[in-house]
Amino acid sequence: MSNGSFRTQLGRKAKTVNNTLRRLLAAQAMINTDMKKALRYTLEAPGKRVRSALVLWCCELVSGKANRNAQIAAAAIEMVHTYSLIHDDLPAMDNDDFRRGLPTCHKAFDEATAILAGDALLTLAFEILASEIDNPSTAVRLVGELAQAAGPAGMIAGQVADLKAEKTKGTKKLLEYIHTNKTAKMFRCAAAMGAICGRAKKNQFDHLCEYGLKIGLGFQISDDILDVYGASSHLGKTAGKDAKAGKTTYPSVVGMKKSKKLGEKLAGEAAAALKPFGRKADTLRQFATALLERTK
Ligand code: GRG
Repeated sequence: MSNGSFRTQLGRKAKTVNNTLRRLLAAQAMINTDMKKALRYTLEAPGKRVRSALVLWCCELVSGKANRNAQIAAAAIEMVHTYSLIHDDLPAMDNDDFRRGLPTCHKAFDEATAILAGDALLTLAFEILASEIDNPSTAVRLVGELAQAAGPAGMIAGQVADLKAEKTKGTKKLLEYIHTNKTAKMFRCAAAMGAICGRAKKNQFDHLCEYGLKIGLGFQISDDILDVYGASSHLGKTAGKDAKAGKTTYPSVVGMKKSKKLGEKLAGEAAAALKPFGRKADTLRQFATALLERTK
């Protein structure tokens, strides 16, 4: 992230998320000790926590504070995101050895443990929504949003298309489909979950969802750019992999200059979606810019 004070704000939110994750995992008395080790290893690795922070900020924006439901929802989306990274790093997928500055789960443990740790995080996310959210209708809405974003018409659809597109000549249309499904829908989901926990009005909910989708797409474009320019040691994951694998990315399809322009355009559109909230949404505006200017 670029801006110092903004980084402090994100750091505070990350701390809240980390505490909730630690508490929820510690409360799981029935988990096998080895599995718990793998879950703790991947969950406590230094992820940026951008999706979970977004849940907390959106709840704060519409209700004045990031309440307990938002903290649970933030932990749930972080679990699903972490599962997706564990599975994405497996040899059958992106086959990576390095994530969040550490050996990937299948390298630190073994492949079977990594598959099961991913499965465990995915299911645990829904368990905590079902058991910890204080109101059944809120829980059902949160479960629905998360399942849709991560499921076969969301993140999985994006991953399937991404793998299929490797070493083909991608089009802008295909690229938008992949990035929207693989990445942007999870950001939209984070905004939606925060809005639901804060009891947002329909109009507020819609604006926050639009904001989430735009910054999510912008985030993936900056991820594509960082893969070209970034250093593995700084990114905490292997840089330069997209080109090697023949991935369909924004720089490979539209070029670097246009990719940067598009990222800026999306950040502008995301900020415009926050208009009804006025200055109260300044943190989210800063977030849109910071995601674009990030260096990891
Ligand atoms: C569905 C079987 C199955 C696997 C999931 C969709 C998917 C496969 C993986 C997605 C992994 C991926 C590379 C998504 C692109 C989005 C992205 C840039 C992820 C990295 O997110 P960051 O930068 O990571 O927020 P940290 O480590 O900071 O949390």
